[in-house]
Amino acid sequence: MADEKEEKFDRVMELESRKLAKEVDREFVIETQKQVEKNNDLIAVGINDRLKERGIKSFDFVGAIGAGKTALIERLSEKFGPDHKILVICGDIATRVDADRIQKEFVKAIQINTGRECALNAYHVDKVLKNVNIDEFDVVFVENVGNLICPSEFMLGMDKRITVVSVTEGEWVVEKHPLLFKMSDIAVINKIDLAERLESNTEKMVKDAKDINPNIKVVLTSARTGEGVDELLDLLNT
Ligand SMILES: Nc1nc2c(ncn2[C@@H]2O[C@H](COP(=O)(O)OP(=O)(O)O)[C@@H](O)[C@H]2O)c(=O)[nH]1
Ligand SMILES: [Mg+2]
Repeated sequence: MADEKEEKFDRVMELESRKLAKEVDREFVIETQKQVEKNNDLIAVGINDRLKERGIKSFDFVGAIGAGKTALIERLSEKFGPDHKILVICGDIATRVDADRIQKEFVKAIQINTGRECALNAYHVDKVLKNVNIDEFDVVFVENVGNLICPSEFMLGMDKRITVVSVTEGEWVVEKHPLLFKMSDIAVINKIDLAERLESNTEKMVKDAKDINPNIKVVLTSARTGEGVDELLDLLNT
C-alpha cells in the first residue's frame, strides 16, 4: 500500500517536472528533450550503418496493443522461412508474452521490458545488437511497445517503419495519429477479415494515410487468414 502511494507520488513529480516546470526551467526541459532526440537519431544512424554493411534487412513495427503486430511478425517470419535467420526484438512494459510466441528454431526473440517507458528508443536496440552476434542474422524485426503516440519521435535505425492499425480501432485511428504516419514507410490495415462485420470504412483509412503521407505504401491484411501478407512481404523486400 505504501509502495503504491510512493509510485503515484513519483508519477506526479515526473509530470510536474515536464509540464508544470517553472517558466525559467521550461527552456531547459525543452532543450534536454531535444538533445535526447538528437542523441537517439545519432545512435539510430549507427545501427542502420552496421546492419546495412552486413546486408541485414531491418523493419520496425509500431501499433496499438492488439493491432496484430506480433501475429504479422509471426506470419512474415514463416514467409522468410528457415533459410533466413531472424532476430526479433520485442518491446513491452512488463511481460515476455510476445517473445515466447515468436521464438522458433530459426527465429531468435529477445524481449525488452521498458517499465514505465511507453516506447523503445535506439539505445534499447543498440544494446541488444551489441549483445548478440549480428552476423548470424539475415533479418531484424523490432516490435515496439503497443501505442501510437510515444514511438513517433524515436526512430530505431531500421530500414523501414511499418505502422499497423486494425479495423477494430475505428475509421478515425489514422487521422488521429498524423505524426506516426508521416514517419512511416508502410501502413498496414489489419484484421480485414472483420471489416464487413464491423462495417469498417477501410477506404477512408487508406485515404487518410495517403493524405498524411503521399509516399506511404498501404496494404490491407489479415494475420488470421493470411490475406495480404504476401503483398506486405513484397513491400518489405522492395
Ligand atoms: N480476426 C483477426 N484477429 C487478429 C488478426 N491479427 C491479430 N489478431 C488477434 O488479435 C489479438 C492481438 O494480436 P497481437 O498480434 O497480439 O497484437 P499486438 O498487440 O499488436 O502484437 C490476438 O488475439 C490475435 O490472434 C487479424 O488479422 N484478424
Ligand atoms: Mg505484440
